[in-house]
Amino acid sequence: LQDVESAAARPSTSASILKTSIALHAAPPVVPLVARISQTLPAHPAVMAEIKRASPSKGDIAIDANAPSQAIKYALAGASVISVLTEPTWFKGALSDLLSVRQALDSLPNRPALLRKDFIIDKYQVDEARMHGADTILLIVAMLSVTELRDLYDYSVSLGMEPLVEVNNAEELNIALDLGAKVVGVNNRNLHDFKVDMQTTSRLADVLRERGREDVILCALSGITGRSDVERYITEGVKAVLIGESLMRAEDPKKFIH
Ligand code: IGP
Repeated sequence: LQDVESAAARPSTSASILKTSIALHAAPPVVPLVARISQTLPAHPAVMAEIKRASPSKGDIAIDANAPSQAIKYALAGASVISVLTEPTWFKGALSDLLSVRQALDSLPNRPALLRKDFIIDKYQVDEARMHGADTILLIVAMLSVTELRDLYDYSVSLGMEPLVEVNNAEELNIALDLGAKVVGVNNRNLHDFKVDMQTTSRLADVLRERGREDVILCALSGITGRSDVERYITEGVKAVLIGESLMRAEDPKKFIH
């Protein structure tokens, strides 16, 4: 976390603030996340396909992957969202991947929305996401105080990017709901010990139903290895699935995507 914090701390002189605000105004248009996910519903869940070269739990997955061509492959297979991991140390990602993926996607009609997946703790990273062509960012409830989360959420929305808010248990889900999050992702992988429990999403889908909050778009994140996982989640009211490793290893991503 310290690495992330120091990377996020940038000098904010008035010249650099001015430069940022000019660049934000010139940033390319946004594909709205909620509308894009909703396009395939209710017939099919939205697939968020992730570009993931490596991870702390699995090591190298597809170290030489070419981000833009992988993104085009996912888009042509029907992905609604392309998730790009930009974290360099553990996931071997890069901000430049975000930009090159956005440039590639811009050639497509009805392109998928583009997600910056990283450990976001500072507004600077939200600016960076927007300036590199992202349409949405990940905010992880477990990493932030409620005030920090609210500030980053509101700031992202002010730039036109509805965030994907990640939770791992009912308490964090409550925080996301209080925030007014429209898109909530349940991480089946516990970030403390990397254990995957596919029931995590199912349990929180129950909680949402009990609260009558089916208006919230619930996404299952992590550990999805096949269509059977996706099909079971649909019956539970899950509207989107985010798939990284299995799609990176798949010869034909169409097998996973409707
Ligand atoms: C993808 P998987 O098991 O399909 O490769 O998981 C995604 O959910 C995972 O990459 C992820 C993640 C995160 C990565 C979920 N939340 C937060 C980095 C930071």
